Amino acid sequence: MSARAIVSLIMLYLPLSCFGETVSYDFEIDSLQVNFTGKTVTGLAINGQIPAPRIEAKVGDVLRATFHNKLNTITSVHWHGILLSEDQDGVPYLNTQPIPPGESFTFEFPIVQSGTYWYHSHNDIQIQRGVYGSLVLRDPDKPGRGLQEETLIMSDWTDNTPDRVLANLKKDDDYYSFKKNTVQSWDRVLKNGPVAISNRLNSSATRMGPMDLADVGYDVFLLNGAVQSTIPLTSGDQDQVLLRLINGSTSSYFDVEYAGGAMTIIAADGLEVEPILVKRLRISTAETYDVLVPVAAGQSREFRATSFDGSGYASSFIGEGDKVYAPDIPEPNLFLMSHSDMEMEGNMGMDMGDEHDGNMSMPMPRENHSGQHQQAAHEGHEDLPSHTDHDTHTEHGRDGMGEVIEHMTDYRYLVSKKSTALPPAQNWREVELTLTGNMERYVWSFNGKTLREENQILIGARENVRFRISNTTMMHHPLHLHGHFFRVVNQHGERSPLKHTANVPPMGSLVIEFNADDEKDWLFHCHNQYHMKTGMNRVVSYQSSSLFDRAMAAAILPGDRWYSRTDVMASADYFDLDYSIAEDRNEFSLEVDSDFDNNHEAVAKYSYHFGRFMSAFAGAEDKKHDGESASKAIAGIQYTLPMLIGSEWRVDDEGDFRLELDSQLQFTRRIGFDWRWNTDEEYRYGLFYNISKRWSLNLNKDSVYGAGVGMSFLF
Ligand SMILES: [Cu+2]
Repeated sequence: MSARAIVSLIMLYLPLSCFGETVSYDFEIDSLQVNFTGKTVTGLAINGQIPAPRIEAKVGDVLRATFHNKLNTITSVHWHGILLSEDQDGVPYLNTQPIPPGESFTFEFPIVQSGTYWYHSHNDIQIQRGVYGSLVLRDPDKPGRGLQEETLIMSDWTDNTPDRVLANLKKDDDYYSFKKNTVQSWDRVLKNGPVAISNRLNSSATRMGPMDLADVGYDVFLLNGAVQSTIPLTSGDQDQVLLRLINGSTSSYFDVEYAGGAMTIIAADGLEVEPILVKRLRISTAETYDVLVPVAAGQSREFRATSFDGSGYASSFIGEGDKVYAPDIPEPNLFLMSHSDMEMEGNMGMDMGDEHDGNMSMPMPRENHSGQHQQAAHEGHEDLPSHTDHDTHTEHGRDGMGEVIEHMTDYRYLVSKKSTALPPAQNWREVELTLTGNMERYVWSFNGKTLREENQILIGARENVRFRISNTTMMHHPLHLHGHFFRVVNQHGERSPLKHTANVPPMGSLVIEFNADDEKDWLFHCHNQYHMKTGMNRVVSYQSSSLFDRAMAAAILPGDRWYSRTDVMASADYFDLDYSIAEDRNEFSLEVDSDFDNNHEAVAKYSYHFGRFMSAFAGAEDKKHDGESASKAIAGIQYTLPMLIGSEWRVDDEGDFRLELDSQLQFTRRIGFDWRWNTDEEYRYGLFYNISKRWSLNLNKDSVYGAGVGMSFLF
């Protein structure tokens, strides 16, 4: 039976049923002074709590939750992973009107599923400030395990406001790598030897910048709102505790590990899976897992969630007594990770050809680490995953559960408890999606277009929909579909797991499929809130019932958001000012330099960005050299060449052509070299020393202004 049919059925019988009751919650969303780092700043909280209070209900109940908005800005609440009617989904403008300041809204919907979920604001990255909480749904027909249950919700925290974080990312793509000390300078490349050198040269040749796993440098990571906490055992004679794990972060992935031995995964994204034993588990943003962990009286065993870029962790100790620590997770070595390694890790090998008859138990080739194809078992769960020489090594485990997975980073081990095959009689619809982005300008998109430029993915009711997704970027993207579960197609055929959020790793691919058994409009987006905010969204619309219009896209993603960048350099002999203000495609810039005397040069330009590598511009130049002035109109294109060399090809109104090249080399975390040269024989080159991300010292030689020492500031 489809989810929607279940919803209607329950709605029909609910008034008569004796088990169903209305579970009511009353919440205030307000600001709260918080101190996670030693500094007091303003966060956002529900009923004064970060994370927000836990909500519990059971199948058959009606959940009624009222939110009073005490903020001076709008807010909204989304029920992540919950099957409900579209007008309760909480995406402002698309599904539910935002809650204006001073007003309230009551959500009311029947509970038709059980498991571990969460709820959060769907506005202005309010998750980052604290508006997220857990949602635990139980099924009265399924006996519990009688275990102590604890919910652990992971998050990332920065004292900066999300607006500030985004403005920083817009100023400089590696803004936070300086803070995180992950600047990928050449001294470190050389230190890592020939493989690192070849990786760097290969990636520059293909115009890929140095990679980093996470965009944002966080101040702390939290579990249930604390860097460290202890959860006492409720009784002395239990040997297991059920942990409901929720990644409620804004943009972080966590590798989680438990000090007391392997964890047994029993559910993913709220739904039961065949139990598997795992030592280290990667949880993408917005995913949930239920795991069983062994406990012992008198021991305080650490559950540790480490941000997967190695920049920090949060711990919760289960039980009281002698401390047992989880191992340190080694920091990933980005220098030894090539783009093609990423691809291997990323590809779940769903190279299915063009057949799609709805029978997903076809044999599928699986690529192992050495790049050879191997035939994966396709009949399902009896055949647990085989050894790979990747970081998912396995060893023989206990309890007849097969092997212990050393590090689970993708979905190949997940096997649904039940068949997840889609209705065989339905037609199939195929949608190709490329995950695209421009790290340099910090714009993220599907198929090269943000939500503002391309809004909808149209589907039909009672279709089986397959998204073939490939990631062309160097970042991980946790994709989330509202209001539906999708199958993440793996080698387990009809037992491929159902999820509501799934990661697509850098250069990797993923195939997801779902039964289009609903109506109207649902958001599909990257759950990294900074990627979402800069464009990586689509509205999945049921053709016959869609209420979507283009004005909504503009409301969901305020398009005309402009970000500025100013770089000022002053030395004893001259100064140089670079200013630009840009949105997704359009940019205005001004460059002025002068020695306050005989020479100056000013260029004002409008540029249109076609994609990552090319833009076109038109503008004017005013120049005075040794007393001789000239003004002219200019136009041309800018294009990024291999080895990440910038090129500008321009003509002026007298028909004169000029080519200018420029580039930069980072020697160490602080020291670098930049140069530019053009066919008019003008040049400038110099060394810079970064005192901080904003301040640097410069030693420059310029063809007009001569040599000098200066200071520059980025803001
Ligand atoms: Cu993303």
